[in-house]
Amino acid sequence: MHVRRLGALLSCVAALLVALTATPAGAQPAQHSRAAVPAQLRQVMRAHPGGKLIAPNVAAWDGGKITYGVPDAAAPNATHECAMGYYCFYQDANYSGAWVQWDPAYCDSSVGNFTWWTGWNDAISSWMNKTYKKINVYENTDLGGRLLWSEPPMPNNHSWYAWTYVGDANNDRASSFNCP
Ligand SMILES: [Ca+2]
Repeated sequence: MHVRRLGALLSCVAALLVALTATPAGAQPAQHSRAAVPAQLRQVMRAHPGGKLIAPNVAAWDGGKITYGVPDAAAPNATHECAMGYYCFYQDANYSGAWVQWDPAYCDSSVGNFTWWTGWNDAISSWMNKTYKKINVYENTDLGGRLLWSEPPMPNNHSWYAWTYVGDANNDRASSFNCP
């Protein structure tokens, strides 16, 4: 585990979105069509009403308190820097692949089950916690099975914890989480 320095994070998310949306339409081969990404997101939004597309590859619920992004096929290894005050889970190592970013308010009194989201159960490979809450992640739904990992809270507003890879024993196993 390492503590990442604050740096220029405030602009990171906006910069990423600009970077991912700056490619002119038609610049990629047809098989890498950007159109596939919002279609994926619309599928998620049908299952979880109330979301809307806020960028070609990002959907948001409750005014952006939960956001879900899918990297463009032309940049599958693009990383997502979690926004300050949020925690993020990633489907691939090094904060890449599809990601979901949560407001800690949704972790106060409830259990989060990754089975709520199509394609998210047994899928997580890295995480970033930019909140003052500890987050525990479990092997089975409803906090069942093994405690796979704990995400420490931020020590201060200049640094945070993140894990580039949860390890072979925990990779693609997470099914639920809470903030104890
Ligand atoms: Ca599991």
